[in-house]
Amino acid sequence: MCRVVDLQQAVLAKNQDSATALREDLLARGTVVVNLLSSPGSGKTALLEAELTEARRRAVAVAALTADLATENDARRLARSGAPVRQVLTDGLCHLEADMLRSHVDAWLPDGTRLLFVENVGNLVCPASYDLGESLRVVLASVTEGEDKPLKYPTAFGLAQLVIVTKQDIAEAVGFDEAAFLANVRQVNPGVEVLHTSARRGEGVGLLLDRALAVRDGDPAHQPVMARQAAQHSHTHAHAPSPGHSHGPGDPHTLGDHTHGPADHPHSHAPSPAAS
Ligand SMILES: Nc1nc2c(ncn2[C@@H]2O[C@H](COP(=O)(O)OP(=O)(O)O)[C@@H](O)[C@H]2O)c(=O)[nH]1
Ligand SMILES: [Mg+2]
Repeated sequence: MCRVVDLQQAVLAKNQDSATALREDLLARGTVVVNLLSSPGSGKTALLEAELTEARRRAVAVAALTADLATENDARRLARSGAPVRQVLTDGLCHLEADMLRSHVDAWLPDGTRLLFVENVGNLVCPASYDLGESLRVVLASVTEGEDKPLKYPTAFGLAQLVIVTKQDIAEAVGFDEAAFLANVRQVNPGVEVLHTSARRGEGVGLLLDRALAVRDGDPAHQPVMARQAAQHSHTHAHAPSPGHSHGPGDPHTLGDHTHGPADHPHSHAPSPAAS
């Protein structure tokens, strides 16, 4: 058991080293990475296509990597913006890792790119534990997903530097309780900025681009995600994950000042890294 925990911590530690080096290299090239996390279907690709199109309209040099277990559908959609786009196929892995990003960056990223948007694998669990060398981590939640998701996925929402509520055009139709959602966000991440968008209607498009450019230009309000991760994850697990599935249901434990459970840890592949 201890060896499994050690292995998982080693996987995360190695990823952290790779992410730190990648962030430094990219910042030296003038490129900032924006990491987009959400459940499948929240509207990452739809919003990103609109943001890339807006960036091109403003002559901001942007590029995008989009990750999925299968298909190149999202890369085709994003490429309609005219921005350079690459599809990353994760071969069954439920998240991206910094080394996967590094190989694409080295082989493809055009010189002069100011913002590299990364659409992570659709999943609010595994991707939350992996720093990709980003300088801005964004979690999207659509109005159809329910107001309690920040509480159910406190790692993803807790580490976000920006939260975007998507599909605002159908909020009323699905009875989205905005105040309840915001209160839940505040519980796991007090002070994080929350934006509202509708890619369908073009509402709020450009706001993500503005925030990303502010980070690139040194907005001191944004702290690197790794520092936040270290602060939030300075706790120990009372249980040990097993290969292929980190722990069983009904095994919650405390993270900082809140409790989270198995759904909030990476567990879909073996060996699976533990959230540390
Ligand atoms: N009504 C509405 N639907 C949207 C919006 N954004 C995305 N969708 C729809 O939601 C579904 C999933 O969107 P997609 O961008 O593929 O989500 P992803 O899996 O997070 O990349 C698609 O059917 C989109 O047309 C929006 O702003 N409003
Ligand atoms: Mg997508």
